[in-house]
Amino acid sequence: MKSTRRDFLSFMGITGTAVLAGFANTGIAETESGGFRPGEHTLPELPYPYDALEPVLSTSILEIHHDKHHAGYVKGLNRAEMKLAEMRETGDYSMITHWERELAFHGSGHYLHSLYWDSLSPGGGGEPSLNFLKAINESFGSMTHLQKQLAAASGAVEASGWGVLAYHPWMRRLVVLQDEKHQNLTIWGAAPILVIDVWEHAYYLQYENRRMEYIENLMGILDWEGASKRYEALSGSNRNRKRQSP
Ligand code: MN3
Repeated sequence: MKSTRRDFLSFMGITGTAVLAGFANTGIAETESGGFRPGEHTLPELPYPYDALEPVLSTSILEIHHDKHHAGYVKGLNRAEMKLAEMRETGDYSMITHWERELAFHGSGHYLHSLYWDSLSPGGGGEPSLNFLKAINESFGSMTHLQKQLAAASGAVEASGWGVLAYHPWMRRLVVLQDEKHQNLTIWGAAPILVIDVWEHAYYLQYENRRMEYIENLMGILDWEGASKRYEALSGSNRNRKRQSP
């Protein structure tokens, strides 16, 4: 299944749920809840021919970047998901840190590359919509200020990484971020629904160094009702949409 300009526009929709719900250019596998099954992500096609971004980006750069690098992240994400599924089966979590790292690295790599292709357009992608421009002006002062900050932030990323223009559904505004590597250790676009603080200040006075005991006790008081509401709000439009098979 290939991404379309429309996917990107709906992805960039200015409400919080639309930001998270509209990005659907990967994979075919779908569970009853509308999610991808573990290990079944597929490489999306480029939304334009390999030579469409000449002379800014050469055909050979796009071929290697898409067919080798991006494909590698899809493969790595699938592998990590399958290993984590295996762990849930066997109950052996001794390699959990490694595979969670792999999940974050490859999941973010896949997500960001999919968005990168949609972020580029042969000949340039026209003008922002009125609503988007309004949000840009409110968040940065002007389009010129945004472009300068985005370029400066991207240019100054330490080692490998990304410059990111993001909508933050909770702050309800646009932000420019630097992203080192792909992850550290999130999957970009993931919106927290339930969190557990494992900084020592959260448990040390009572549990000292017994972090697992604190976590196990906390498991009994997690608010799944509140988490359900957040899940419903974020997943609503995904649960109602049907993805096409390729
Ligand atoms: Mn890349």
